[in-house]
Amino acid sequence: MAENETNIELEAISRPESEEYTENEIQVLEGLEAVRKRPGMYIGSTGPRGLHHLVYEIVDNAIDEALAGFCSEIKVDILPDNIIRVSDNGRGIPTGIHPTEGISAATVVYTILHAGGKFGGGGYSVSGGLHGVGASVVNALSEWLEITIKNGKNVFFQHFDRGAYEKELEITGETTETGTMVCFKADSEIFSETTEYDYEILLKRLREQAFLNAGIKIIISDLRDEENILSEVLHYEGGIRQFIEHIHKTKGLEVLSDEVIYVSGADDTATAEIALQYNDSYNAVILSFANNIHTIDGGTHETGFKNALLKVINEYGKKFGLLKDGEKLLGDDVREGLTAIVSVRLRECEFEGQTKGRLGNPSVKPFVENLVNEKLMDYLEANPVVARTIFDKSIAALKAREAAKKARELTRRKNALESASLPGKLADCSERDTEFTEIYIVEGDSAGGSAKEGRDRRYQAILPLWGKMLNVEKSRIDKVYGNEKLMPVVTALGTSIGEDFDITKLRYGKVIIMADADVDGSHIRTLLLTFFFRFMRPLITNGNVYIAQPPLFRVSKGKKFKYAFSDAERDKYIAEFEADGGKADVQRYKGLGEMDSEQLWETTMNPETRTMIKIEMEDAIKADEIFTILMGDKVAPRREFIEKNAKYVQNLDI
Ligand code: TSJ
Repeated sequence: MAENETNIELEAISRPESEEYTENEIQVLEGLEAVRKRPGMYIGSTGPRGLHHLVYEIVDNAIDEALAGFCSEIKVDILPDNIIRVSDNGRGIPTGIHPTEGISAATVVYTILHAGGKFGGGGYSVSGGLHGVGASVVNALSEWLEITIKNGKNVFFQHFDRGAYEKELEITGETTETGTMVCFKADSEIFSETTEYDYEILLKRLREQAFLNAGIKIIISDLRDEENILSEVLHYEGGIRQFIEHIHKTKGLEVLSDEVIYVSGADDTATAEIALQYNDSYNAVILSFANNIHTIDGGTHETGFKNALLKVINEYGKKFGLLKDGEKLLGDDVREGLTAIVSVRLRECEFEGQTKGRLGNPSVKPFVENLVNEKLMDYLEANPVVARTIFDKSIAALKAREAAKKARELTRRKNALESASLPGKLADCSERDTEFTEIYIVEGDSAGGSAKEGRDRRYQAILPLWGKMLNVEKSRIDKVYGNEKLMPVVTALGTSIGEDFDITKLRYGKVIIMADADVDGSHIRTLLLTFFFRFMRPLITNGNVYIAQPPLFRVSKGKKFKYAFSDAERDKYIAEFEADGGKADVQRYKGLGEMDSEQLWETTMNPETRTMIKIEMEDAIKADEIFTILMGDKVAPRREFIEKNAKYVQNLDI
């Protein structure tokens, strides 16, 4: 609620209804017009991601009221026609006349663009949420928006159309209740791609907020389909401790000791909470947050935590004679199988990096580091059984790291002997400059054949995949070196993996995954993204990885034809073709193999006409989460997952 710094006097509304626009209103409209002209600058994107951010922005205000201690329950409803309704039982937004603006404070909240928004001025998209941008941005980007405020005496109401209002905030009734309710419909002129909300996406984000703000109760409901109403109460007294349990449960991971370790502390400028627990996987998951915003690229809070964790476990080993002379655990060793949440709150966060996903405040590092150093050591000394489990897990990781090093050296020597042999199935391109080269990684021999025939061999290489999939979840890096499915990818790309990864050795500027638009194809895409995420991460952060988008339909009539990449597009083309009578023919492509080489080139490989999805870090994280579930050995979450995410295939823009 940083934008509400002005002290607002609560007085009755005394302003008469004006016939003409006032100076204020003109300014308001100009401000909101700027938002409508360049929405991307304010909400990052006008795709599904931006659409969902509208909801978070409104909900954040209610969460602030809850954090201030005046609200116990927040309801978020998706209504038919994709109307969103958010309500809380807080004090109600102040309704009195704003001392400087001369209109109701509630109207100010909705119509005055607040300075210092995360997106202002920068001009590029930001992933973490649009905190501080303000309800006015949501208002500007809504076809209509309505607020209802109850202050224990009166019910107040105001209606806006695309940010503009004809009537002031008015009293419509009496009440003994208090609270704020906001309804809005996103403007399809702005969100032209889609205005349809994904329940699972809202659920995930709201659940995260409920974990981060222990005790807050958020009730989400999807009322769009009266035959299939979905609803969930998100209420976690255990906060981030329960977040850790939730992650382990949904991933089907076995924990190494029952209790989640929890430390917290505060000084005059910041508070920090950390929860952690180890599981039987080899993967590390550290989720960090600053003022409830996910810092996807970490930052000073995460670094402070990692430093302290490493120091404490090494010191514990030394203190109890568990480490041999000269033996030292490294960061990766102590993080193997770790799930941790780091949540800090500060007065003002500095977010850094290209996507503003990293916390920059320098003072947070020593703050978190000292806190964890002290309190984690206390915990380990008081809980020797847990301490020993963690320590043994770290030692096992260290041993595996040494084994991996040997495997790597063996591979290196072998490679030297075979003089850097490329995989036999690779159809390489003739160009060597990575500015132009691309490699298509193709599942299945028949599609691989069409791709080889259809490609432009000057700059497009084809690598068909074959063999048994490696369970990346249950494998440390040494297993990758022997895997017949992944090793050809590693040698073709030329970069090596893990610590040895070297982007300057990359042989192709674009690494394109091409697989069928079905469940198996989705599986192979997820596998490869997970593999890149875990063992070749810079490939993703550097923006080299793409997903090819083969068409799903060919719509034709006579000699005319068009390719469609979605059901909506198919229907559009059918309508176009049938406009002057006759019937269009629709061919559905079940797999890449159904297209001949020419069609494959035309639709999916020709740089002039193809569309591809560029993979960003968030996509890879999502793949990684999904992959864990797909490959984990717990059957129950896996079945549930496949039912829920069958649509993941095309749905990468979130
Ligand atoms: F901002 C908003 F309009 F998006 C929004 C605000 C949306 C929703 C669903 C809730 C809220 C909101 C705001 N809920 N509760 C409040 N509280 C205040 O704005 C408030 C109330 C009283 C006082 C006070 O000092 O008496 C101060 C504030 C900021």
